[in-house]
Amino acid sequence: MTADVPTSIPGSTALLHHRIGDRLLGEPEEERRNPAHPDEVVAATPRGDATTVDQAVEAALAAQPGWAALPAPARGAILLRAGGILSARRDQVTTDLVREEGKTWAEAYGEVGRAIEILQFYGGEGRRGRGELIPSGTPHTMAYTRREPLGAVGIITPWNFPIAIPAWKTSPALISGNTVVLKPAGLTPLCAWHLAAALADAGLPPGVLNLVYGPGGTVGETIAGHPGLAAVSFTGSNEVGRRIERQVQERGARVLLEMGGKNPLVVLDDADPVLAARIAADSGFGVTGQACTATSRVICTPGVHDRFVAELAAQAARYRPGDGLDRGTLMGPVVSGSQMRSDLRWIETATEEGAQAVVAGEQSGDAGQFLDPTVLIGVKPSHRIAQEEVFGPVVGVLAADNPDHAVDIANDIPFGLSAGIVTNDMREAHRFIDRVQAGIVKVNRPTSGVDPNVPFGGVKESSTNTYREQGAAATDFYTWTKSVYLGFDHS
Ligand code: UN1
Repeated sequence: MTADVPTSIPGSTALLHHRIGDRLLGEPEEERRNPAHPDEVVAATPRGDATTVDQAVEAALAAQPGWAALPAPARGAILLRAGGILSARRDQVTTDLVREEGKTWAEAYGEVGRAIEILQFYGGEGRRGRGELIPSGTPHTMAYTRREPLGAVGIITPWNFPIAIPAWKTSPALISGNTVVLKPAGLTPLCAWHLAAALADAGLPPGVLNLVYGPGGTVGETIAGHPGLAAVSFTGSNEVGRRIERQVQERGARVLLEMGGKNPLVVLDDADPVLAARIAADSGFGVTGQACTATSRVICTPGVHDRFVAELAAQAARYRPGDGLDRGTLMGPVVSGSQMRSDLRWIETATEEGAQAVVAGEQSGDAGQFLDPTVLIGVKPSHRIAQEEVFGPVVGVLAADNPDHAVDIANDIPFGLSAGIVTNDMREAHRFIDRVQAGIVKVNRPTSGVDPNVPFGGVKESSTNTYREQGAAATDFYTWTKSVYLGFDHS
């Protein structure tokens, strides 16, 4: 399976198959269209079912002992090589990411760069020992711990970061000696293919990473319930995530969920309103607002509110949507027709609830695929727009009486993924870090955008809040601890 990297020529269709063991299986029939040009079919994939998952799990289980027996630095060398291969293909993969998901060129290029860094980071982890040497209470005995791989694991990824998330879930699994069954989102089959192809071309043995295409309702559910998979890692909606969690826990396996966010950005009176608006726009309208870390609520104290709203409206005017392949585009299309309908319904709901749109998102494009940013003011904490995730370029502004009130509002939601504050007041910044209920806190930085070597995850309804992703911490999820007592003298 080497000479199978699809050529990324706009207008051409990549015909993809499941990658199971050393075989390419299934006939491409499901089409994915370019969200900026809905007449262009970017990729076609087979529609897998429960039998396809069974085959993939069988291949993963067969390959696992051999893969785990390879010294970790040798596993790491394959990840490092895959990073190099992806680097050499960076323009091509970026083009495909723009064509299948709709990000701008700069966003997509950055995301492919992130996937490369992730492969390199975990490749390097192959040379770092994990485990502890602990003094034993028994004489002449050495106690130590080892981290053991779980076995074969299932990974289910969303469409919004179609190469970074598959990379950041798969790489720590692989470096820890697990084998993988990966189901990417139906909207973004091509980026997962590029990741799998780079790893295969780097020398990953057959069966170590198996790629299965198909609907969440069959392929995803079969992965969740499959007795052969020792763990399942999922990023996506709360509704699907909680269903998967129940299925995985019922069979006693390990589960990690990353789900929604309703991320607050608190702007205090001392903040520069221009800087604050840039930070809010970056996280609110960047990647078309389609990130679980997007800023969707800005909470302003009274002295800055009006100046901030004026600056955010000016920023919103810069984010005219267009085709990401045009290098000047700052915001790409909405990913799908159903996401567009949902975004528009949210704007309607918010205004019905009493919020006012100072900038109203107009729909445009031949097929209605583009949506301008929307800025809402007069949003109240009890409004649905302040409580539920939109996943589009829609930012609601809320008014707070003072910094403490702003944190109360920030915490008054079911989610807790990322939270930001814009201030130069160190005391207020630390009070915010102390009090805010979120897995990630940003001071004077956008709520979205994270480093591959820093732990990532949320609290409350955003996450299972047991294990973290990314950074060295990510390998905790994919390993278990074995404690060894080694007696070396009986005298
Ligand atoms: C980021 O903010 O850079 O699905 C990453 C998501 C998150 C990843 C966000 N799991 O949007």
